[in-house]
Amino acid sequence: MTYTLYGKPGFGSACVEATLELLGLDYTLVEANPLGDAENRARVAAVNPLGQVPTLILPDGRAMTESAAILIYLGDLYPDQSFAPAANAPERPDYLRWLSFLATSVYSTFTLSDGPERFHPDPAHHKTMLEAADVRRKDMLVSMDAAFAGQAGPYLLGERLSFLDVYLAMMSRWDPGRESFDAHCPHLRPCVERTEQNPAIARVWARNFKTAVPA
Ligand SMILES: N[C@@H](CCC(=O)N[C@@H](CS)C(=O)NCC(=O)O)C(=O)O
Repeated sequence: MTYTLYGKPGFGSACVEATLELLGLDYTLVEANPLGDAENRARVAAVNPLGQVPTLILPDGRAMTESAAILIYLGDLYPDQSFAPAANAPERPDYLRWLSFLATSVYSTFTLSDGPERFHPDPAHHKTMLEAADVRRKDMLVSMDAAFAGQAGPYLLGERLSFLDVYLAMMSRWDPGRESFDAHCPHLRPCVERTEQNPAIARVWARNFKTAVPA
């Protein structure tokens, strides 16, 4: 039962890599930069026609894309490990809501940054679009932060580390960076810090992000 993960350090593949590690699954990492040279792009396009990572090849050879779908799938496939609330658990609606929110609403601002020409052909508009995407991203994270004010913690869904924590911890490392995240998201910050103390996450983060996990 071997999985193959196509990804690039620091990219969206980091949350899938962390998920595979947390679940103790056997996997091979294929480095492929979707924003890199022709060879890299061809490697990604061979498994994902959209040319994006993460792309996970399942043990039966099928390709799976979409980060949140991959995390939800793996969490449900290995329920004994308890990184995903069960379908009938009270935490399940929040788990699906916020994981989808991060993977669609927030991630789409990075999709814009990765290729503004896909959204507007005139380069003269790109700077304005990128600035607007940055503001929108910050506003969305701030609104998520407000929703988690007063939560008991220590993790986003309570006592147990879930793949939602993993996803948010990954995004906290993306532009404009962890310092900005910490400043704007005081209620989410302790959950992210706690998540990064997990030995499997710390190991994966060391491979993916330049700034080390604080001791
Ligand atoms: N909806 C996808 C988005 C994946 C995505 O945008 N990944 C980035 C890397 S972090 C990428 O491959 N960008 C290249 C591109 O969009 O052309 C997911 O959730 O997995």
